[in-house]
Amino acid sequence: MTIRIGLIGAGGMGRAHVERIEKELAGGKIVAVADINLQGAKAVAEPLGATAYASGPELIADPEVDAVLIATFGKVHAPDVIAAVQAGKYVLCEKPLATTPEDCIAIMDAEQKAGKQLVTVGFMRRFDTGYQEMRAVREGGELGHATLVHCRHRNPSVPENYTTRNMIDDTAIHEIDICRYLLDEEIVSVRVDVPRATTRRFEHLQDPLVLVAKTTSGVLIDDEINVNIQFGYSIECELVMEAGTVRLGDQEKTVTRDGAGNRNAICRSHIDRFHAAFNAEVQQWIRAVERDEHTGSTAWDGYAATCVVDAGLESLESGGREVAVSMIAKPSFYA
Ligand code: ISE
Repeated sequence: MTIRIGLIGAGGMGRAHVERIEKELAGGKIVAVADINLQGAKAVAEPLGATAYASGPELIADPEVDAVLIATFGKVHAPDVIAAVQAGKYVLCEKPLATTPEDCIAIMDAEQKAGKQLVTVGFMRRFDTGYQEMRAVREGGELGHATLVHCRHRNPSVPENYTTRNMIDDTAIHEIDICRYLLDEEIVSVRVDVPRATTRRFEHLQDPLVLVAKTTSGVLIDDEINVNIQFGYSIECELVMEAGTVRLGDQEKTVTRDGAGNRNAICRSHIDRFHAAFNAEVQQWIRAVERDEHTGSTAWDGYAATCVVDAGLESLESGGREVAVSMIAKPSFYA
């Protein structure tokens, strides 16, 4: 069986998904592409023999589309996610699910009305084998309970239109989700600290930042967000427990040794660092759609991350005050 996928958003992330679905993964085919820039949609659709649309709702209504992949900007996700759910179609939506808690609640309401979980949020790190093994170590229980998580999220550079808020809502959102996944508990408060800025940034940007968060049981998370680190794309994470620690290994399989010393290659972006995780995520989603099952993170996970982001933004704007995360009670639908 081939799952006929409609892609909304023909930008870089959308095109990376097309590549993997057409060339690396099994069981899926892109049959339609929508973008507000119709020329952009056509450029991706035509070589595939797919239909191009200028809007998400047109693509979602196409009976040839079995499932929907959304790779547009976070701000415009909600109406397309809701339309897909109302059409009874599975949807894999890139992070963030939506940019306000209210929009996430509207998505959860639509899903509960539909009576089944149809929404997967593209938190691809959950499909990275390193993070999966870290979680398994904690769950194994031999090292005791978790006390701390140290995270570093470093990008070589960012474009000029990237803002300081994006450091929380576009970048740190990955650690917010992956720490919820590693610890299996909610984040209850957030503080954002502002260190001395790097000169290697656009003037409008406050870079780096450190986000400090606490979970229900009191685990303390610190996340260095540093988006002009120059040398490459580098993600680190260490989970500290009572009798040991577990941390992400280096992603590269080989180390070169020569007259200049020992070194491994460095990734340039999330697309290459998380290539295998993206593939696993999309492959498992296609297989799950085939079986008429949900997979990956839920709309609740998308909502929780957005609520933590909101508290982080409030802290940033209030000069680093610790802000409590405000969330509705978890509906039993997502238990
Ligand atoms: C980007 O949108 C991502 O999702 C990347 O994983 C992250 O490293 C980057 O900072 C974001 O802008």
